[in-house]
Amino acid sequence: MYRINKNIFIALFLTFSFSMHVKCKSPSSHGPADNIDRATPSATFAIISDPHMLAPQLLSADPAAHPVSDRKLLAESHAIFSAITEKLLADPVDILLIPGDLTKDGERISHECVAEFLFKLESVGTKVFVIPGNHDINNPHSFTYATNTPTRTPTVSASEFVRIYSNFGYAEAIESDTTSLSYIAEPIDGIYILALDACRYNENTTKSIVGGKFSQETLIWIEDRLEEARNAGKVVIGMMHHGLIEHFTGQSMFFTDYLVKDWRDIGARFAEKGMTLVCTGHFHAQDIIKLDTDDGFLFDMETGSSITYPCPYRLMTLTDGITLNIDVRYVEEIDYDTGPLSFADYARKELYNAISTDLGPTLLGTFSFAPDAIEAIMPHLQVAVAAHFTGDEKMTEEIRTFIDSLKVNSGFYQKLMAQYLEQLYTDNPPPDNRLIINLLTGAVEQF
Ligand SMILES: [Ca+2]
Ligand SMILES: [Ca+2]
Ligand SMILES: [Fe+2]
Repeated sequence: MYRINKNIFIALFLTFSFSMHVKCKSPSSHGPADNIDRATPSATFAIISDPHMLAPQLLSADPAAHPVSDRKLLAESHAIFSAITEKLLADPVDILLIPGDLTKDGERISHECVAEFLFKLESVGTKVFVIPGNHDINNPHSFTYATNTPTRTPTVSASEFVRIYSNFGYAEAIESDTTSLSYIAEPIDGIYILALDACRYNENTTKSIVGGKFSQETLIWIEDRLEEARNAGKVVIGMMHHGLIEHFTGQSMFFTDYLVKDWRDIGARFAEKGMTLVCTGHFHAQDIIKLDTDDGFLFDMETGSSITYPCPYRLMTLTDGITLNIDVRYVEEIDYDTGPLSFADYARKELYNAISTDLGPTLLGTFSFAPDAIEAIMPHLQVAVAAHFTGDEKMTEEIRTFIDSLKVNSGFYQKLMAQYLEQLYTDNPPPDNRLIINLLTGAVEQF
């Protein structure tokens, strides 16, 4: 849930001039295995992120009793996962990655429901790898909504998570970290899947912790694995739930919990150790960002949530261990009553509704916007958030004009809103949805 609060807005204003400086240099010659015979595997991949399954058994037949949809199509989550599964059964990939938030709030029944789909996908030869997200383990908010009022339903412990998903990473791991649920697997000769767990479920009490951090032990474990991979000439595909590189100016300050703690330092360290790609989720946006360091480079490829408009998932093809062709698909049709609307229109409308329900009262109360000002801003805010979630966001003339009018004519908070809208439209390179990455040089081509 991405609420804007007053402090965040003020911070945004104060720091607006410090735009994000992810160094952009010519492609680095550093990468993994510079002097070592590098493996040249080829493979196809799919990535589904943040599917947030809420098992149908946990839902009431009465839509009025469904959980509040904070930008997640929760009641539709089962039908959405089913629709993607059908596509991937019809046209199987070699490897499916799911970087966390498999369930709404860690309900055991929802995990079992996800696992059932994953077994089907493995039955056609796809090798599935998962990692927990902040919602998935030891979650005090695991409720059933099948009853008149929400009541607790069991969540899972870390060891139960490993048991449920043993076929989807944990049993195949060639090495596992002892202080987190991180592991490394080699599903295809020459390809290491380095699945990293920065979630803080061990610290959950009556609240579940959104942010992520690596312990020193886990960091050392990861760096040792990267070192081994480089020495062995393996291609490493990283996967974690939290972002490792800031995806838009100010994300680290305004949405602190969406990047792993100490991301600047850790991202640079991983790049130096030869990690070139990490697949992330958590913020529910399609975005790719590149970090260049003196010793390497690293792409953080965030995949949007399959249950948040535009309901994307990614398809990729790796050729000869070097060329990674990245594409996108969207959920187009689901087995759920979307009324007269197409699924895309329905999902967009739900997102717009959630934004106005969520942010309207904040703008009115905290920021003292007049009702007519909110009425003018809200449609632009809805479109801007949807554009950021979709990726490859581009400012339109209409929005540019509106932002300029906010800047020129209005008060402090209107100006802040103008800046916020501007940042939502700033897509830092590379492109987000369709591109080819050279994993050896870091060069990018768009198609
Ligand atoms: Ca980008
Ligand atoms: Ca973007
Ligand atoms: Fe999520």
